Amino acid sequence: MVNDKIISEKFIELYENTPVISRSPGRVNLIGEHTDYNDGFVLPAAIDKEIMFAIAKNDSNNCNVYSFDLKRKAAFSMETLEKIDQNWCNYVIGVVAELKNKGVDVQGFDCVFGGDVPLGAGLSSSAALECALATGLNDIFEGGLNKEELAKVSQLAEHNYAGVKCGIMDQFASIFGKEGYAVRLDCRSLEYEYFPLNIEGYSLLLLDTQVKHSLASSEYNTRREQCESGVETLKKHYPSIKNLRDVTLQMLEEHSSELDELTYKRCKYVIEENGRLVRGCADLQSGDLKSFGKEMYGSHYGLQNEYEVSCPELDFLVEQTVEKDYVLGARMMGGGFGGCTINLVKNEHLDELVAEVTPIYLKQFGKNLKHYKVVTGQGARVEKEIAK
Ligand code: GAF
Repeated sequence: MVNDKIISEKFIELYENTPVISRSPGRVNLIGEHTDYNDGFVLPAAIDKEIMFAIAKNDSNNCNVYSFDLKRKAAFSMETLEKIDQNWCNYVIGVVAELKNKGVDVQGFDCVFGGDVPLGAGLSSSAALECALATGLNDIFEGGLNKEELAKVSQLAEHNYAGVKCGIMDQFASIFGKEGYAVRLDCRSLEYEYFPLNIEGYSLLLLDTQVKHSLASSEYNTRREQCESGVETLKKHYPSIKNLRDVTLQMLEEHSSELDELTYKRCKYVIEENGRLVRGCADLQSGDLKSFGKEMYGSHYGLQNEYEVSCPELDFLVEQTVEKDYVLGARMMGGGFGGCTINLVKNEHLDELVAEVTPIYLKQFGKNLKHYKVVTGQGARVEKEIAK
């Protein structure tokens, strides 16, 4: 398994220098999907799977990057910071460019990176990469940016270099995550609250469809535009609204005839999902896991039927859980079109669920289901001492 020792040994072998290690985790989201870029609420948690960078200045104007997982090298000059053909390296270039835009005096550096966040599984491996690098560069070049600024820089790298107009959830969770807690984030004010994950007797289990849908980024940006177009129409009647966060179902219904069908469905989903999150947080606080589980199913059906970002594999996995009384809730997680479902499962039945679903999933889709039991993890950090 990749760890900081292996990454730093590779660094020493390649560059004959001593690195620092910066790391940042992937995330899950309990509820509140596609609400972040609508100024709504989300409830993510950092997990114990991370991307790590071994990194050091090299007193030049060039950057050398080695991807441990891909076993590939790339290099770029600080002069241009344009995208290059090796797509995987554009996340790195994006973070450098956005840090410089923010006034951090980033100069040449060498790095090796790798980790154990599954790629394309909806666990935010790209945010983990961006946040680990932003945190590491901010440290070695003494940029002085705070955590919120680092999350925003990482988000901009995703917008401008990966082409996904994502919200702030993934980068925020990766930087602010805390072991044992979820983060209830108001995506408008960026006020947040650490939310104890009191799910005693139950676990969060991810079922990984192994579907990596190529439509994910273009459809994501389309959803964002549809929400914005709904707001534009409603603004004519309610000039003070800024985003779907400010719209109630009643306001939407009153003007539904002015919206095309798709825009209406997208807006309705977002407004309802914010409601599910607020109720879901109250359920978690009062220990009513059954009720929280119902909100999770509600979220999935909204994402499936109204927001239309699910796929047959995700729907199938959720349906498999409906009749099982030891599963309280299940839903697709993240941007959609593939990746994982998140399931709230009674501890004694975790193995049983996996054993039952794996063969029928293989029969139905010809794919090997993967699964991960989620353990919460710690947010981004830099370590000067490398484990022996
Ligand atoms: C992706 C995005 F990156 C997040 O900002 C969020 O919108 C999520 O999809 C959907 O909730 O992970």
